[in-house]
Amino acid sequence: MGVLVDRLGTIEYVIAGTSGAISIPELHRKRIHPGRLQGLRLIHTHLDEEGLSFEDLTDMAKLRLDMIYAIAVRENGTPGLAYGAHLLPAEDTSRIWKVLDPVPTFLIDIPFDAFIRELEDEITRKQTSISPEAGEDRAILIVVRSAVNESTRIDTLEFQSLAAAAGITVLDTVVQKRPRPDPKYVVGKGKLSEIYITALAKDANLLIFDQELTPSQARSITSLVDIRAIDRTQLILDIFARRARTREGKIQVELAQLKYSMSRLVGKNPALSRLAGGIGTRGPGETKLEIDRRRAKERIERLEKETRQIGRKRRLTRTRRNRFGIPVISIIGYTNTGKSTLLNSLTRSRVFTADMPFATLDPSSKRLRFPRDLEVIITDTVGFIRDLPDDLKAAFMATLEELRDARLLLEVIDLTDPHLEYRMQAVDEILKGLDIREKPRLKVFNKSDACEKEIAHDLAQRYGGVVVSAHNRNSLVPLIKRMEAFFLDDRDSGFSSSVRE
Ligand SMILES: Nc1nc2c(ncn2[C@@H]2O[C@H](COP(=O)(O)OP(=O)(O)OP(=O)(O)O)[C@@H](O)[C@H]2O)c(=O)[nH]1
Ligand SMILES: [Mg+2]
Repeated sequence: MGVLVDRLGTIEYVIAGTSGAISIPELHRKRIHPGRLQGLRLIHTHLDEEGLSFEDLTDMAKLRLDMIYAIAVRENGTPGLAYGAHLLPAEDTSRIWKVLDPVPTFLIDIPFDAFIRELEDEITRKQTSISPEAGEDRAILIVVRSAVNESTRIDTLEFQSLAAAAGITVLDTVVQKRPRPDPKYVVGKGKLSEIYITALAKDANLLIFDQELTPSQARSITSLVDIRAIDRTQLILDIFARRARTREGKIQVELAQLKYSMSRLVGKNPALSRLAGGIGTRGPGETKLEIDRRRAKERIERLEKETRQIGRKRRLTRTRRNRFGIPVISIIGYTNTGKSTLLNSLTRSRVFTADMPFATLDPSSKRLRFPRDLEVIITDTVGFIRDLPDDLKAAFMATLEELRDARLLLEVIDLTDPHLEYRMQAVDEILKGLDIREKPRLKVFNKSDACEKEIAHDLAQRYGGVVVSAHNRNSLVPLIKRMEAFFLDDRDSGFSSSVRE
């Protein structure tokens, strides 16, 4: 049994549950001021004579209850010890509540009125976080690695910038070293509980895991911590969804999103809060889930049909192109290296470019005439990123498949990137996965205007590439010469074709 009591001592709710748990109803109150408490305290029974559980405490924090008490019920039905706790002012994010020493129920002796007024004043005074805007995603990022080293650092930075690109406020980043991810909670139960406490203290509403979550991990996590948990794939998909402009781009992203969430639409719906839906209850979620699944399936079928049509159209364009024998050069490379800018400079076009990951989702093709009477088609590509999740690869297969037709790949590398060699490896991996690592490839070291000349030329020499600044058309002359030479002169004029192992 549980009761929710307001400041005047009026009982607002009476809750009957099972021997294991009660479920707190949705509290239909206005959103409380960040510094404020709910104005309700929860008093409930524990039949097992145990103290407050982690769930009790996190529920108190989440609902900002004035206080929480668990009263142990003895074998003979009489009240035993009373276990109390209350929230603390925001000072230390690892200590957000205080658990009181248990006392026999009849000896609870708190002048509640004075106590709660004082506590709330102090909480308001020490409130540091500004109240988040509605709809704002405030996340804690979680990275788990068997070894924490330089590449972990680079990956973590990239992960943070991906979150920023999705418009998410990153409150904290947790890097945990463990031999292998916990099969249930990725980070292990203790660590996850700790993270949850931080999340409650910082008013986070999202956990983002750097690695892919299995559907069962996603479920275990959300049932332990009652906060949305997503993984890097979903994060990238979210960025894609924001960027997609054309019909084709939108279809591809939506399809990938649907397929991804379909595999997760099993069992408990994480969208149903434990607090609102009840601990361990089945209930209303079940049927809604079925409807969701059916709708998603229908939508997937429709979108797949549409992709097939688009695929046919693309193939037609390709055959036509091949028939006329116009060679294709594809610009590839890590995201945000300046591929689209280079396409624009080379062909005097105005494809969208921006300083953010995945600015291009709907790649364009442009014609380019060389001085020596040669015409080619240059295509832009979706940017690459390390560990491109399979679901995303599948979504962009249509686009990536065009790379197979390319006679030459221009791999754009960002000279201002302190980790450019690490990124070149990632690009190599992706090309390998697409089975086109052996294609003739020219490395184009871009953004020379923002980098020391010597460094740029050393790199270009080491990798047999060219140095350009896509912002400056004059700097493209050596690149154009190399491309011309590739098509008109000796086929193997110094091109890495392309692996040196
Ligand atoms: N300083 C400098 N910045 C450049 C140069 N070329 C591109 N940029 C900048 O780099 C950023 C990314 O350029 P994009 O052309 O959008 O890069 P992209 O490789 O197409 O990126 P995605 O499509 O997002 O993968 C933009 O802010 C460009 O202005 C250059 O030569 N010098
Ligand atoms: Mg681009």
